[in-house]
Amino acid sequence: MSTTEEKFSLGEVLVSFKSCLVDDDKDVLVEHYLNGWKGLVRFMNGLGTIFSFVSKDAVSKIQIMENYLKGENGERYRTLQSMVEYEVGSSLVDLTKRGNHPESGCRTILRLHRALRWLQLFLEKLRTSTEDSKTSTLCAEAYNDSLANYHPWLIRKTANVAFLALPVRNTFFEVMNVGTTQQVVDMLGEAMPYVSKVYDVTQELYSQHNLLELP
Ligand code: 1Q0
Repeated sequence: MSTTEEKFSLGEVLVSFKSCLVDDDKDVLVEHYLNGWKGLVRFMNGLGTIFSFVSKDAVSKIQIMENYLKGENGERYRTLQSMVEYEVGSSLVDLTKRGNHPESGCRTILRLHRALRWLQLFLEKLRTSTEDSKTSTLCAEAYNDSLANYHPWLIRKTANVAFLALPVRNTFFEVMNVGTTQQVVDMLGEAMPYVSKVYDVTQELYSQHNLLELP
């Protein structure tokens, strides 16, 4: 991260997932969800160019969604629920194989949603880790238990090689810009329930509409 860039704490990014939740925590605001991702991507970029293949994909998915939000049907993309109703109701989603709608909002959010599960597992592992835990191992375990199931061999291989370049736990905690190890642990304890809630609400919505396997 450059010195001119304003430093911000990972806690602020994670708590931004709290502001996604609307309608008695039963729906998710797309704009705030994307803001959460943008903050995360910024942290990831701070870890070095080794993750640029991940960052590029995340950025392009965020961009797809921002274009919908700015577009003439932007209001339909205000929340995940309204997006699903609109796209599914207007047959704007490829349900079984890729066809006329390769970049639907539903399939794009699904990719980020699966990545959110990885984040949830990884940060929980970090929170409960000890001084001698290896971040690369924690990250690989979280990935292999979640996102990896949706990735072809080559991406899995590349990701697992990239993880080896992750900084050690202390450095990782410093980059989060939260404070002492105890403060990081406390911050994660406070923020993770919001991330989990957003994950659960999205999972439920996608499951109700049979959208969890979109191509
Ligand atoms: C901290 C290390 C970051 C490690 C990221 C782990 C995830 C590895 C994922 C590898 C993705 C490879 C790129 C392409 C994949 C696409 O094929 C796939 C499917 O899309 P499609 O259109 O081909 O069907 N895309 C995805 O699965 C989406 C992947 C999005 C990943 C978003 C990751 C954002 C990372 C955030 C880092 C947060 C770090 C928090 C802690 C920082 C503390 C300093």
